[in-house]
Amino acid sequence: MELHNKFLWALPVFMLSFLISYNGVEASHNVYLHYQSLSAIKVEQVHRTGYHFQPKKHWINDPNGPMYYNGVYHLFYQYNPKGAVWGNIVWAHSVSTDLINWTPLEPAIFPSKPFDKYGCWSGSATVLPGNKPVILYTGIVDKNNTQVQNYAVPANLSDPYLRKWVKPDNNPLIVSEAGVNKTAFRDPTTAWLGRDGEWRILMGGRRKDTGIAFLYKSRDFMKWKKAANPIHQSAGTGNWECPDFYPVAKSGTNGLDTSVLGQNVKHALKVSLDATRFEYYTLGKYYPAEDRYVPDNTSPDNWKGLRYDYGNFYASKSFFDPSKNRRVLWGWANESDAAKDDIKKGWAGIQLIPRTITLDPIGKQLLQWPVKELDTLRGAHVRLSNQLLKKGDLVGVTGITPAQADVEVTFSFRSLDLAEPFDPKWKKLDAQDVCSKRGSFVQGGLGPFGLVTLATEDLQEYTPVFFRIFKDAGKHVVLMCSDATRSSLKKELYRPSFAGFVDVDLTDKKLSLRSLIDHSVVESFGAGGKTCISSRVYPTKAVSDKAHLYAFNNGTEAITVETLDAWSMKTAKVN
Ligand SMILES: *[C@@H]1O[C@H](CO)[C@@H](O)[C@H](O)[C@H]1NC(C)=O
Ligand SMILES: *[C@@H]1O[C@H](CO)[C@@H](O)[C@H](O)[C@H]1NC(C)=O
Ligand SMILES: *[C@@H]1O[C@H](CO)[C@@H](O)[C@H](O)[C@H]1NC(C)=O
Ligand SMILES: *[C@@H]1O[C@H](CO)[C@@H](O)[C@H](O)[C@H]1NC(C)=O
Ligand SMILES: *[C@H]1O[C@@H](CO)[C@H](O)[C@@H](O)[C@@H]1NC(C)=O
Repeated sequence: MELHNKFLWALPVFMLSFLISYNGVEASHNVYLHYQSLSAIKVEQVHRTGYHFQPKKHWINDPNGPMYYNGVYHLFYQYNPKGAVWGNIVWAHSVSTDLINWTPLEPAIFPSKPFDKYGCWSGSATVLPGNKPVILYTGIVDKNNTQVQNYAVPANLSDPYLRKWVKPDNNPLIVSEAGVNKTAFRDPTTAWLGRDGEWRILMGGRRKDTGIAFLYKSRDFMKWKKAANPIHQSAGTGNWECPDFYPVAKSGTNGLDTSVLGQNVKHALKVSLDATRFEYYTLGKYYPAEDRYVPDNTSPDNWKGLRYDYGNFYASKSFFDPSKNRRVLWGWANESDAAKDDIKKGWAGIQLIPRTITLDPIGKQLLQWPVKELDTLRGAHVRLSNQLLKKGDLVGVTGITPAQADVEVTFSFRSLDLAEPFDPKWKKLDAQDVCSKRGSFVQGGLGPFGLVTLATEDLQEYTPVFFRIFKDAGKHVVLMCSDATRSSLKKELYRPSFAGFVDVDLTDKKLSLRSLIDHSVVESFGAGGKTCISSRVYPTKAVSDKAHLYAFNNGTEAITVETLDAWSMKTAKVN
């Protein structure tokens, strides 16, 4: 993943003069070698998370090469060891036995060779037969941002933590061919093995405005050849970064190794869109003989596509965990504040809670759920049941720590009759725009109802996560919002009304919601993980023990909180 000029140009001039290694050389193109940023002197704690993944200080972005090896989970990630803005990127490395508590190690990969002198960017791990991990990553070889693909292997396979990685001298393994844009050629995927004995990987790229997933093949993992055709491409989507391609089982909840093929699987292709800074995925069919992937006609193959998460979520990557037969997804959540705030905080970026991915039984989308190990952090517990919420009701959830909590709630209602009509003018809008017109304070028929998180008692500051149900030509449209508009009195912050539609059957007249609240992040899972939204928020007053949690209803139809379980979350040992 790369960041755009405008990001760093946003730093005020007086800040730039403090950048330790700023030497007055103007960076050309998108390489910021000289913007090394201010090393954090003091790390501000107030908005730091208690159980999300963060290093002690400084900037992080993409999760890289997640894997499981001999009882240990590895997470690598793009990291600036020198400051809280993007730059000097290395592969930082942490290990865990439960995906929740993490021990930091020395960076695994950092620029040192001609084939990665100007940057060690994102990539993936593959565990080869014989239990031999190998990392593929993108190296930047010159000041013009030319991208090549390299590999690294553990120096000592007996070291339980695989602390040291070696970058052999036969790197780079792959350089772009003539006709391929070499500054948009990156982020190799985990490899999969075809029945023909050839390994395959994808790299993201573009041709003009067409996003492309290039396919490369190899018998020995060393000599790679570009396939005649990309596995897939889509016009008008712009540059594709961080592709991820994997099988999902058509039935059951087990995850699958990346190489699994056959009648009982579908495939998912996820791409991160450089132009819009969000991701989308499609479900479809992979034809191994032709090495082509064709999305189902139920998956829009463009900017309107399905998203893992409709909020701050980017550069995600999944891996197969053979110890628990599951596929686990990691995604990066950037900050919503400005670069100057990040420099002041001394840190920027978190990884969201890893999620188990399965196929929705309906087959049209994926379901995501926090890994079950997260439950080990649950402490004090309160439960509400059968609580009726009339229009305007706001019910406090007390007895837990609202700024660091896990909440699961099931709402029910007696009828769908009062659902508001879906304005035909909104058909052209996406969910976020609809949510911006119909916030929690705009009273409705059936909804808005949901949770109010990180709130002051007078709702001067609050981040509501809620549903709103509309009628549209004989069917119902369910909108889920995570609305940061009033999350902070600091009005200059980016405070979007993130939202997604929920493809859910309302026959039982119930909707469930789970929110992971952690100081500056609210990560929510609607309808059992059909629609997920993460918001980064920075309340000024609704912080630590001054934050409140409520359930609310602002619709005419009464809503019953069938059960609401809330837990205080213990602080995880993260790095
Ligand atoms: C970078 O691009 C410029 C302009 O195309 C070219 O003159 C220069 O030789 C390139 N430098 C390298 C190191 O490739
Ligand atoms: C490899 O790691 C094992 C286990 O930590 C250790 O005993 C051994 O000395 C290491 N080998 C080398 C060559 O460092
Ligand atoms: C190549 O990709 C880079 C990065 O996305 C882009 O800025 C540039 O315009 C592309 N060049 C061409 C010829 O499409
Ligand atoms: C419910 O609506 C009223 C009236 O607009 C508003 O004052 C209140 O803040 C809303 N509640 C929430 C949780 O937004
Ligand atoms: C996260 O930050 C916000 C606010 O600055 C930007 O609008 C987003 O584009 C950015 N997201 C990513 C993935 O970089």
